[in-house]
Amino acid sequence: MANKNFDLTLYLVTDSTYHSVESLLKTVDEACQGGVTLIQLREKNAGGKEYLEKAIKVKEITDKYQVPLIIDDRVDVALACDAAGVHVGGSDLPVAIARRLMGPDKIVGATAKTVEAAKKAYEDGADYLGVGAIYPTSTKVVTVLTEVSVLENICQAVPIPAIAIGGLNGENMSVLKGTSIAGIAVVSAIMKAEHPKEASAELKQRVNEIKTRS
Ligand code: TZP
Ligand code: MG
Repeated sequence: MANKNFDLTLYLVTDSTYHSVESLLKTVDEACQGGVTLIQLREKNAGGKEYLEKAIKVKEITDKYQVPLIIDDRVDVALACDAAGVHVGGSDLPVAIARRLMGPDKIVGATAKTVEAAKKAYEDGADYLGVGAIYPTSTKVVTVLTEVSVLENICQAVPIPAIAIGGLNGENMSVLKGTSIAGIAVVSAIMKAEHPKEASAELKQRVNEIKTRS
C-alpha cells in the first residue's frame, strides 16, 4: 500500500442542512484556520452534478490549507474532483470495490460498528475506520450507538487507525480517554458553532489531551 500521510486528530464532516453554499465554504475555511486535520464533504441530498460542483469549491479551500478532502459515499465524485479519498459505509460501494476504483494512492475510509466489520474493512483495503455513534446524534437519523468498549476492541483488532464519531463535543469527549483512537470526527460541534475557527481550535486541543495514538 502507498505511504499515505493523513492526520485524523480532528476530522470535520460537513452538513449543508442549515448552510447556503457560501456559508458552507466559509465554515470550512474557518475550520481549516482553526486546525481541522481532515475534511469530509457529506452531501446526502445532492445529485452527482451538485455534489461535484460543491466538492470542487470545497477543495479549493482545503487545498489552500493543505487539508485532505474526503468525499462521503461517492467514488465517482471523489475521482472527478481529485479528492484525497472517499468514505464508504454499509450501504455504499463495498470497501474492496472502492479501493479498486480509487487506486492504491487515495484514502479509503470505512464505517465499522463491530470488530468483525472492522477486520473485513481492513482486509478489503480501508485506510482508517469511523466508529460510532458514540452518543445520540441529530445529524444522522439512522444510526445505532456503539459502546466505547467496542470502539477500543476495534482499535486493538486492526492495525489501521480508528476515529470516534457521534454527538461528540469538547465536554463529552473525555469518555474516550484511555482508548486508542487516532482522533474524533464531528459535524455539529463545528458546523453549528457560532465561531467555527475557535471551536475547531478548542476541540483539537481537547483531542490532543486525550489521544495517545497518532
Ligand atoms: N456517523 C455516525 S454518527 C454521524 C455519522 C455521520 C453524525 C455525527 O454528527 P454529530 O453532529 O457530530 O453528532
Ligand atoms: Mg455512506
